[in-house]
Amino acid sequence: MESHTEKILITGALGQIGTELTNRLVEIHGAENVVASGLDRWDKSLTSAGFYERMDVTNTQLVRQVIKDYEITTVYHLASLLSGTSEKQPLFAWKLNLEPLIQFCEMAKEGLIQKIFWPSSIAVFGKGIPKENVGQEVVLNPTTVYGISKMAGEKWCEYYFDKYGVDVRSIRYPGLISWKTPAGGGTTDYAVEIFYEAVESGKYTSFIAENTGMPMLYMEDAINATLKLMAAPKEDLSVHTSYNLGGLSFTPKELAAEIQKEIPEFSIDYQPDFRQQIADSWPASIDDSVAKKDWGLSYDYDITEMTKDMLKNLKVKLQ
Ligand code: AKB
Repeated sequence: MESHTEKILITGALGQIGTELTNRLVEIHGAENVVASGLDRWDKSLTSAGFYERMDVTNTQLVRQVIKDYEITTVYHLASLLSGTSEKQPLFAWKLNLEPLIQFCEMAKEGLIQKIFWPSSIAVFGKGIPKENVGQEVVLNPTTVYGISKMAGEKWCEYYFDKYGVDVRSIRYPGLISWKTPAGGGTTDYAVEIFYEAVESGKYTSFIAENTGMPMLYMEDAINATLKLMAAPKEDLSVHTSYNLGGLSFTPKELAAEIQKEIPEFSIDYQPDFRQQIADSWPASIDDSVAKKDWGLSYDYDITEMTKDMLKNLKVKLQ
């Protein structure tokens, strides 16, 4: 039977999405109903959750115990290695990015939890797929460890929904940009680092080439989208792998030009590294019309508003 009070567990709660999502969930559900978890010590300045469990999410026995102890109903399972780091630790990336997801689906199948959110990525698309306006239902052909793990995860989500009715929901996030928490180990991280460097030193060396376009999204829009998807009636959802989310599309050169509107002396140069090859295999823009139709996806920020907001907040934060 479905519980009336949502009791939430967030894995990866001290990460880029986790930090902000946890605080928003506390605002909505109250600190007493939110359990944050992660590998690191509890940093109370980062999360306002009522409880924190320091745990390795691949330790299934421990995770099950936490779920039982707190009578968790909903899991936001965010713990993951991103694209750059996954290339350096492929076997661990596979283990971390896949096994806990399957375990959470098992728990939902058993009725121990009711709902799961799990992030996928634009990394699922890969080689040979058109660059622009990539649709929801295209053939996936990822070439990175990260992309392969996300594609497999999506299929596991669909499998558990089709076979057991498990309510697992997912978004293919583009690169996420935030001033509150740094990114870590991703290919789209340049679009966060550039703002820090613009404020701190007035110059930036991009590890992505100047004309490489990738889909990106301001964190506030990403959190709103996640909460909207999780609040949507189950019967309105037509996608049980993962929803496309397009957000904004721009190149390092275009982002630098936006920053120069605010900081005219800002300069950029380019030294692409191994992540360039990953970026080359990803789309430049995404068609997210299915998410708009099914659960009302919308955005508040364009590149100009995002740039202004990032710089305004970082100038204060980095003082
Ligand atoms: C990464 O660059 O690995 C992530 C992603 C797009 O999934 N930000």
